[in-house]
Amino acid sequence: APTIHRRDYQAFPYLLPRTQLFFDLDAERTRVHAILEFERVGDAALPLVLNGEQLTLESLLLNGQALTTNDYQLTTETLTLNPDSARFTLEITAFCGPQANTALMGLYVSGNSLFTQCEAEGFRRITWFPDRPDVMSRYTVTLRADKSRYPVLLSNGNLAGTRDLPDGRHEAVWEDPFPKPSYLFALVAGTFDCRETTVQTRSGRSALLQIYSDPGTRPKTAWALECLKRSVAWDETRFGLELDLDRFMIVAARDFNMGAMENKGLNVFNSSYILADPDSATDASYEAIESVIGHEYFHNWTGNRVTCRDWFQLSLKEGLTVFRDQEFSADMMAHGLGPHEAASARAVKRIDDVAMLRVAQFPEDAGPMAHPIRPESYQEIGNFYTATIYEKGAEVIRMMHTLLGEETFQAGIQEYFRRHDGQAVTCDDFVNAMESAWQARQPERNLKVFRHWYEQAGTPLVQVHLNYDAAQQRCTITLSQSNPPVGIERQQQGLHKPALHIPVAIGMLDKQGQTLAVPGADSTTGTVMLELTQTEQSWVFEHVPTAPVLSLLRGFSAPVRIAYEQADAELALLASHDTDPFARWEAGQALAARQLLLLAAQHDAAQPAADITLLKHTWQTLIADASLTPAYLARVLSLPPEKIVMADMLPMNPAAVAQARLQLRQQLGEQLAQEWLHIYHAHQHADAGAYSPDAVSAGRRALKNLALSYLAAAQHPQALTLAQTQYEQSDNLTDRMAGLAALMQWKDPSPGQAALTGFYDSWQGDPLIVDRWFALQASSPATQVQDVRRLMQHPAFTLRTPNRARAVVFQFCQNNLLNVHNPQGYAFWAEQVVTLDAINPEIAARLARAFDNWAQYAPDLRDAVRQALESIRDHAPLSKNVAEIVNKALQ
Ligand code: B3K
Ligand code: ZN
Repeated sequence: APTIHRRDYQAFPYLLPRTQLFFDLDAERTRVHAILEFERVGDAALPLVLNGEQLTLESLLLNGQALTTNDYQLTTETLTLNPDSARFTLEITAFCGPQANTALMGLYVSGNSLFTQCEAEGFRRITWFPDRPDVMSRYTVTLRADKSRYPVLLSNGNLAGTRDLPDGRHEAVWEDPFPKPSYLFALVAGTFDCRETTVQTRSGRSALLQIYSDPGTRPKTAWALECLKRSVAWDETRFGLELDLDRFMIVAARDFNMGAMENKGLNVFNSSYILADPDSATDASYEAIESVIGHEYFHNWTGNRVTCRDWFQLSLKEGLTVFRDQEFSADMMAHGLGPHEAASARAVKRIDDVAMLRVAQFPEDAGPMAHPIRPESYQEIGNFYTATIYEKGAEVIRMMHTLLGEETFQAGIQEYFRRHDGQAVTCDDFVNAMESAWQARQPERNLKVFRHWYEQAGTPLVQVHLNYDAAQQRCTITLSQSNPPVGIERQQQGLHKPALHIPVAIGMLDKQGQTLAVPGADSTTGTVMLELTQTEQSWVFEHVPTAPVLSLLRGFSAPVRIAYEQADAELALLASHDTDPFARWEAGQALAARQLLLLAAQHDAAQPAADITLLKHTWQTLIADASLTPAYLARVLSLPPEKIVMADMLPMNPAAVAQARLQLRQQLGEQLAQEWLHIYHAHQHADAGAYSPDAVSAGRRALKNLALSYLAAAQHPQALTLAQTQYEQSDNLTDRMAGLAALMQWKDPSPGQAALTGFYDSWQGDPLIVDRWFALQASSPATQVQDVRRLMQHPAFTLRTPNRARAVVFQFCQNNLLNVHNPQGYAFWAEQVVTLDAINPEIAARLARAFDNWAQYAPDLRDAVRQALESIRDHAPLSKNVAEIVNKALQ
């Protein structure tokens, strides 16, 4: 497939002010009649090239005149005409087949209903069209369908009218007042429950908010509607952005490739991010629902009102909107709490977000798919909805927020909308607006060096050097940065990666753990912000009475890795005393990670178990610290994920790290058994009354269930009864799943097996719970390749529903590190990638990335992955999506 380059961007030579679409909806064969009013932009009569795929053309009219095959060129991907007038109307009638559409891009069937997914390039599967984000048009959409089968007919904007038609059909007409790119088009047709409410927006307009979901699921949409109301209110208060529509709809779909989609006024969601009640959703899912509903809603401004000029600018909307949803969640979690608890709640959110970044984005940035947050090239844009675009993109926005401060950042946001409302723009346009707001207040500041974050791939390494002169009481800190070429950058000869603008927040502690008052530091936190903008820079601090212990990258002030030699004892001191909750957590994690690396290295050598005394004592101090909230303590006492630990291991041996983690869990379970029991009982009843998903109660459950899992790992005599009782008696899925997971850790498999069988029998009617039942097994250390294959024989298994494929195949390939990293595991993976590719290329390409970092694996594993990759590459035909991933992995 051809590579598309950012530098080749060219504006579309025609405007398309008006688009009328008429759908005769039918699952087998849908007829789409499009009336497109084009206007030439320049004087030259350039060819009109429209995108279209998987369509059958019925007729084509230019200004009412039927065209013959001599008048246009049709390929499998384009329709080209040579119009000779400056304004003309094109009428296209075409057919598409929703039922046969297993890729879930364009118009497709899920359950008994019809849905669309158009981002990035799905609209071209609905009709021929300039399917690119910089062509914005006003849509009027007429939907016609059988009324009994499709009683609900929805599209973007406002409902202009409905009427009944002959033969039991009916019609709905929707008008979207806002011009939009085709990727934001949506329609939904089917039978749904609806939950709705009316809200007053800031300027006093009233807006109808609706959640549509499968018949019978209305009891599970109360939380989603609540989250939508909160999102509307939050965007007004924190960002000054008001809902611009009379009606905002969300529809839940069981079959959906991603989490959700921000179509103008008609969001379509994966049902896993809508449906929730205490029996079917965990605390984590309640939290995820809040965050995704916020995310899609916030896109209404950052993405829809101002959209992307081209897909290289994807992070313009995604990084910014992730930053916004992260802030929304943090504000919601801190809401109503006292200052200390609120700060802790924010730190917990930050910890979770950073952990995610390190698990998903850091490895991506070190592998064959590494790309800048604004990529320079791609073959298939569907492959670039990545952790880099989203999560690293959000970190880049967050750094601007850190540098500018909340008030100036908000002024920059206002300036961005003042300049660009209604336009399709670039990342540069955003940075320019921010910079001008900054300079309006501080004329000497600029984002010149900062802009390089948009150009470079790779996680920068910041090396820290400390020099303390006791006689002069002078402390000198030297920071240097490096970011060697990664991924595709390695093929660019003579590539120069300039220094980045990196805000590094630091603090200093004395040997007793007291904050050292550093000149220039924030008076309450003791934090100093060092702005590294060159390859190497030094900062001198006078009047520092004693050699400091450094607390580095507080709050994770930049998406970098830090290299600094720090003794175990210093990490333990920071873990016990750092006033910055993020850095404090970080120090404890670093200590645990060292232990895991030691254990993993000993794995083959059959040496005696490593001494964990320091880690144990540190954790005891933390457990005894009454100032720590349960949610925070749950993060502090969790062992770092394998994928984070592995970043410091070369060559990587994933199974050894997974094994080490199990082993350390067991040791900590045994040696801190009294503490775990105490914690378990102290938080056994997280809610005073009925289950509540609020962050404080969720934090108590997280800590209690962590204690239970350590006790189970240790095979503690009381653990079996505790797990059994909790599994049977809890009134919510979080506790029930934790009980079940603890039972599954038991050496004797029978209690776990019995519980699994009972669980399925009880909840088989709910697909989202069944997904969890599958996922728990697929990721279990007891599950080998042959067990996953057996799981896939289960009557409830299908590869066609992405959620189910993710629950089984992805869980095993991505998260069962103990059992997938062997030739059989890799062969299974390759086979599934190929099978899925024929069904759903976008999903297959994600699975194809499971072993992105294979070049860093131990030699025997590397050979086995290479073989598996080659077997995928040699399979024909491959989708563009999978071909791009596999070819890059093999380069
Ligand atoms: N913008 C969508 C992404 C859909 C991409 C599908 N290929 C979800 C989101 O970021 O909100
Ligand atoms: Zn998004």
